[in-house]
Amino acid sequence: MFSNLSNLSQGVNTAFIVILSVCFFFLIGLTVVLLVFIYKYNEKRHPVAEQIEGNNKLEVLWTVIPVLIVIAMFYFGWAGWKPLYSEAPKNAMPIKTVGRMWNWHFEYENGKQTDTLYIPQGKPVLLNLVSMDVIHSFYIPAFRVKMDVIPGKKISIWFIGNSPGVYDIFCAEYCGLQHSGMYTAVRVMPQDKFSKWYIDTTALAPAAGAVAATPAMAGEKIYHTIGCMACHSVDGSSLTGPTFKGAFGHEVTVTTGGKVRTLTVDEAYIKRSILEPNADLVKGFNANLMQPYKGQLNEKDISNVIEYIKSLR
Ligand SMILES: [Cu+2]
Repeated sequence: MFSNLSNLSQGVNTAFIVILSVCFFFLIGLTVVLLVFIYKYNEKRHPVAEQIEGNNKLEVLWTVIPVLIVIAMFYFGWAGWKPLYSEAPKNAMPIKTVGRMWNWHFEYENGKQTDTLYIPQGKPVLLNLVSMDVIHSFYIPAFRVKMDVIPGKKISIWFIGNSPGVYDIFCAEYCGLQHSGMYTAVRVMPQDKFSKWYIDTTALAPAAGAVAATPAMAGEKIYHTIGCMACHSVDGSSLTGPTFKGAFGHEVTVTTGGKVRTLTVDEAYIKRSILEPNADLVKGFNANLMQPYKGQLNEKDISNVIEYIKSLR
């Protein structure tokens, strides 16, 4: 339970043990005092109440000692928290970490993209945390790593995985209906194994531009991997955004720059909605809930998504 699986473990573990020990000390101490008093000052043994005068010595003691204990707890908490926000070493390996409703996605410097985080053992990694929609929280309990991921804010965290193995990654910020499904894993590999894995780009995990039999099927994969499904249903139900079912070719009422107009959902409209979600806002839905997908999807990805929407008649 208290092994040092990352460089951050020790500080957090120590703070936890110190605070837990203080809690136990007082739990047991107060319980004992309580029982002694119940016995000693029972009415049978102590029938007449006594007036007790103040005691300066005692009052100073029970002020100073708790203050020292609280300062000690603060110190250990602070010492455990500080490395979480310290500057990353120069040689830290940067990995773009994208959180969205409802999955995690990792992009390495050489273009490799995965759904599981792969890191070399004993080497610092720098995760640049990006949210595509709402606030998430990147959490590796075994490593004592936890950091909020806030849309539009530059946040990063660095750490070192000490022992090879697979450890859970969760989202620790309730971010919507399928929040509990927003988990993956970090795989810590010995350096030689990691290097082999890293340069092997034939084994790329299918990301946005997934290989699929038809463009519509490729579009469906994208629909799941980049999180469209969080807000756009394919069964006609209305979620945060309009459903994709039967959308293509139908007329919709939209607000364009404050003016209401009607248009037909065609290729150009869908493309614009992906790249500039607030440009033509469908009536009945809120603005600014969808992030622009510029730079996330290429032309081919977009046309695949369009084919997928077309197939949902
Ligand atoms: Cu989340």
